[in-house]
Amino acid sequence: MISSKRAFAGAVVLTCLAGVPAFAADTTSGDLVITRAWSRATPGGARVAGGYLTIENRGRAPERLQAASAAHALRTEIHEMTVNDGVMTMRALDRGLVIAPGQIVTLAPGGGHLMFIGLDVPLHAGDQMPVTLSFEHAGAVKVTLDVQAIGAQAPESMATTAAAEPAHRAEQAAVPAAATSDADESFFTHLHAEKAMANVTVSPGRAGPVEIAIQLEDANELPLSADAVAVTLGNPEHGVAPITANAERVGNDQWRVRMSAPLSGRWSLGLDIRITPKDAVNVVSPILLR
Ligand SMILES: [Cu+2]
Repeated sequence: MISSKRAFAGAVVLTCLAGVPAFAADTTSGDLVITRAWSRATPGGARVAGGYLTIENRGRAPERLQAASAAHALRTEIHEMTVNDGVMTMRALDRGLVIAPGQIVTLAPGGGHLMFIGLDVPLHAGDQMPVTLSFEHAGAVKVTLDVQAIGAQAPESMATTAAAEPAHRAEQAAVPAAATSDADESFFTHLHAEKAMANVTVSPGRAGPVEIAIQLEDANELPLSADAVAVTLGNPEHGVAPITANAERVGNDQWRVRMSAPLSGRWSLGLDIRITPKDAVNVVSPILLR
C-alpha cells in the first residue's frame, strides 16, 4: 500500500521559509491562545506523526477542541494516553478535548497529542505544517506546526534547521487532495508498552486479506530496531482461533506481514516484539475492520 509514487503525489504545501527564523507565531483566536505548535520529522516510510501544542483558554466559558485536520493526512485524531494495568494505551477522544476557563492544556510527547494518520508526504525538520483546529465556540482556527528533528522532545528555535533545508520544498506543488478511495481507508492504532510503542496500520481496513505494517519506537519515541516481530490475529467473539505469523523486516524499525481477517468487526491484534533475544514485549489491542 505504501508506494513511493503515492507518497510524493500528495496534497500538501509544506512551506519552508529558508533564511527566516521560522518558528511559528502564537495564534490567538478570541479567548484562545495557541502556542508551541510543533510536530516531528517522520522516519523513512512512516505515514503517521504526532502533533503537539499548548492551548490556553482565557475566557469564562469552557471550550472544546472537537476535531483537527491537516491537508496531507488522510485523517487527524485527538489522542489521549492512559495507563491501564501498567500498559499505556492510546485512544481517540471522540468527544474532543475540553479546556476549562483559565486552563492551559498542553499536548506533548508522552501525553495527549494530535495524530496525523495516512500522511502522503514525509515530514522533514524545518517544514511548516498547516493544521486546522475546530473548536466548539471559536470555530476553525488555523495553526502552523514547526516540524522538529526525529526524536525531538520539545520545540526548538528553527533558525538553524531552516537555513539547512533545501529551498525547493517551498515550491512543492499544491495539488488537490487525492480522493479517499475505499481501498485507502486503513485502520490505524498504536500499541503501547513500557519499553516500546508500535504504530500499526492495517490495509485495507476491512475484512479479507490485509497487510499489517508496524513501525516500532522506543520509550523515547525514537525508531526502535527489534530482532523479530510476530503478529497474532484472533476474533474471540466469533470463535476464530488466533493465528500467529512472523512479520518481515522492511526497514530498520518497520515490519510487515500479510494475514487474513475474513470477518468484519472487532479483532484482537497481538504483537510479540523481540527487542533482543532476552527482552520481549507483548501487547494486545482491539482493531476494527469494516
Ligand atoms: Cu496517538
